Amino acid sequence: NNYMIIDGMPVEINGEKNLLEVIRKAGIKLPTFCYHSELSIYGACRMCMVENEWGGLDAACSTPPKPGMQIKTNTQRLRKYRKMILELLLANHCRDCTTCNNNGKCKLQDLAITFNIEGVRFPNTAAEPKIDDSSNCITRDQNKCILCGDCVRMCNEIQNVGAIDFAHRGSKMTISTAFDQPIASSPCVGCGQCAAACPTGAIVVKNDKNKVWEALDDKNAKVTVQIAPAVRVAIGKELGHSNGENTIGKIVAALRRMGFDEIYDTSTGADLTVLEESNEFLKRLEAGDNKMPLFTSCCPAWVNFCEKNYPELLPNVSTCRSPMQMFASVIKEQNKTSSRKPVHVAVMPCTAKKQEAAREEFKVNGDPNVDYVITTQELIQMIKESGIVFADLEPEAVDMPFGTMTGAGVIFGVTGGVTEAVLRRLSSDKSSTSLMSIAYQGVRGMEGVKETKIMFGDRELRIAIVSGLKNAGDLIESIKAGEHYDFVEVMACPGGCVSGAGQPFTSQEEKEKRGKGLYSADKLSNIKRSEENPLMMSLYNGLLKGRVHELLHVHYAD
Ligand code: HC1
Ligand code: SF4
Repeated sequence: NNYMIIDGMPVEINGEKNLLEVIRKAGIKLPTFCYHSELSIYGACRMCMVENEWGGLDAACSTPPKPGMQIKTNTQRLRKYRKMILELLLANHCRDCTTCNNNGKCKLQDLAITFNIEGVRFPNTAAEPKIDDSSNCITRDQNKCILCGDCVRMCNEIQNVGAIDFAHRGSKMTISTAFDQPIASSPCVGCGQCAAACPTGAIVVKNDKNKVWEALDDKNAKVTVQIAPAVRVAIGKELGHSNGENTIGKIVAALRRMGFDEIYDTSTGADLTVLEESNEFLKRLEAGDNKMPLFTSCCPAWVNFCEKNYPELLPNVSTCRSPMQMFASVIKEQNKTSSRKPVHVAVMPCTAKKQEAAREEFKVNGDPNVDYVITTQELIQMIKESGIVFADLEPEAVDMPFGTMTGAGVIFGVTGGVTEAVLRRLSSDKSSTSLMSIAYQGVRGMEGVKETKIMFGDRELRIAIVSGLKNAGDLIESIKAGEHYDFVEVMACPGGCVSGAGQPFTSQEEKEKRGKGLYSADKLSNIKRSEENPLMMSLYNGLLKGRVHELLHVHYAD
């Protein structure tokens, strides 16, 4: 009889780490600010207090469940207690909800509604707004911080970056960078995962949609757009569909209604990356040089992390530009003789892509290849602002001449996808059985660390796939200690781009559905190998001829 009593109901205990998980399993929405199943327990917000059988109060997040335990989650005393916490938080919090960047997505706002907070009995001690706008990826406003520490634990435990931490004590306590320097000058890599964890508007993703609206309004601009793989399986949930459902056709239709001149799929850029990265890998393998393992380079937060923490490994990072940047240089090149000014927009699941687009390496005479990056969330806002009823849209196809893509490009959006696409390219066996066997060699799944070995000719290749920068750092340390790998895929966000901080925030389970959605999209595509994309041949024989290095590669190491 491994069960406990919650509000008079017997509930089975089945390996849950804490009372909170058992309570939520029982269908009770116990409120929390500082609890995230993937982060360590902090127990600071006290919203999850429950009453034990002796009338004492326990924090459900940090109390292990025991058989026979009897607790109550909803008593007059607990309701009063929770209201009091909310009032205290609101007393020193900015309350301009309607103009907050996080309006409608804020836990403090949600819980104030849930607990019917009609007034705050304490004097307002909210600090003056203190906004750090230095990063291209995130904006911080300490005035909206409730000190739950979620951002700190995310940045330290999952990303191992340590850009932010608690500073000062008592009522002076804040979240700060070292020496309170602007976040852009800190070790921050722009992954945005702190914003994804933040329950209020204290850390939000930069919003660039108004610049895109301006470009769309400009009659002298030709506005092209590319849509990243992971966006299609994440945008739908807020627009009448579900996570994992592939809504690429509807996204195209919506963008066309908004006035974009040409609409493309970043998966096509990913096909270019597969071809270039496979070539580079083979060359390095044959040369037997010391720039092995080859690390992938599509994730800009990972590139930043490597630059800031392991500069000695930069020669090992692939010289391939990311799919977004490869495709952008092709699209900009194609349009450079247009009578209208070419403006290129990328819709990405990622916050670090905003900073990647702004890098000097990706500018031609000061003009960036990608003018604006907007996230999935920003596109959702634009669709809502346009009055477009997404659920009712008829799906449409992307444009030509760059409209063909493959399933290999689409699966880039989930951890292991880049590796699987490269293995499809490297495999000499082009049968469907070989395709399946690659898929089942340990490259799929949302785990943060995966390893596989494959035979290539008479050589055994060792491959590692990591997501989450803590995992990347640990793997690098093991390589330095003598572990051998030939190819390493790194994505900064746990689970890959499907979990990007530009996507609507959701649970692990829902992120997994997004990943599965990308594999279904691959199944449905009639071309599954990048080298079979007919567009590749014409690009290499045309626009890219003699210019592959200039347009598709970059040297971060210089
Ligand atoms: Fe990604 Fe990529 S997969 S990095 O996660 O290599 O952002 O989706 O567009 O560039 O293709 C992101 C996604 C994306 C690039 C590709
Ligand atoms: Fe840390 Fe990423 Fe947030 Fe920067 S964006 S502070 S690296 S979690």
